[in-house]
Amino acid sequence: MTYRLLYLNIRARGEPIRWVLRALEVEFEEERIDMFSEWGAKKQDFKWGQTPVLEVDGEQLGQTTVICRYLGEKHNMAVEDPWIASRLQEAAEYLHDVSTLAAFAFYFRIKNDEEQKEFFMGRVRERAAVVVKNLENLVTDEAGWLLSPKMTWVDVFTAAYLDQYVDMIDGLLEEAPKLQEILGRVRSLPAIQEWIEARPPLHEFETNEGL
Ligand SMILES: N[C@@H](CCC(=O)N[C@@H](CS)C(=O)NCC(=O)O)C(=O)O
Repeated sequence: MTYRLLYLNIRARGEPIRWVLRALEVEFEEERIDMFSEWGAKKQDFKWGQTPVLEVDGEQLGQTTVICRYLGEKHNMAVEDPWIASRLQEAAEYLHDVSTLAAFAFYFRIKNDEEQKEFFMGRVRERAAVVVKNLENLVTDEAGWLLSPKMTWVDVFTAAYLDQYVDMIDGLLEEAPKLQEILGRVRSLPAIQEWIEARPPLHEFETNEGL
């Protein structure tokens, strides 16, 4: 089985997939596509016209949460019960939706449209607060993971997004000690720690400056 991740040269939706692949310690290649100078010409190579895409033995699989769920299930980093699996995916999807609002805020920032940027940052803060509160309530007291006695792809996915949002949203995890703990535990996995040290700095499109 070969894995090749195709994504833009930003963290955003690519980072949860990168973290899941690394937490699983599976081999993969990555192609980083420059969002401004390369994507326009590359778009036609993508069946659904968007990234991220994971090529699995040369076949394209799209949609961030679908890719992460596939990897988790394939490599035994998932729960088996369909109801719990669906509740976990529900949470993952709501967290993932925040990334669309953040992308709009970034986009309006580069367009120097302060009013629209502020509007979308307001939506990011509003949605992130709801999502964090609900996620916090899903962490079990026994194991400290989301609805599971062991770490699943959803914990890793969640940590990868929180890693991006803690610096963007003031006080995001102030009332979420269990999520702080998950973030710390996932960040300290050797393969993730190594990636955090090696990964490229934030692209200018997605820095936290002036948000
Ligand atoms: N629902 C999809 C959304 C994918 C998406 O919007 N990708 C953006 C990059 S983060 C993209 O490919 N934009 C370029 C385009 O639409 O031309 C997912 O979660 O993967």
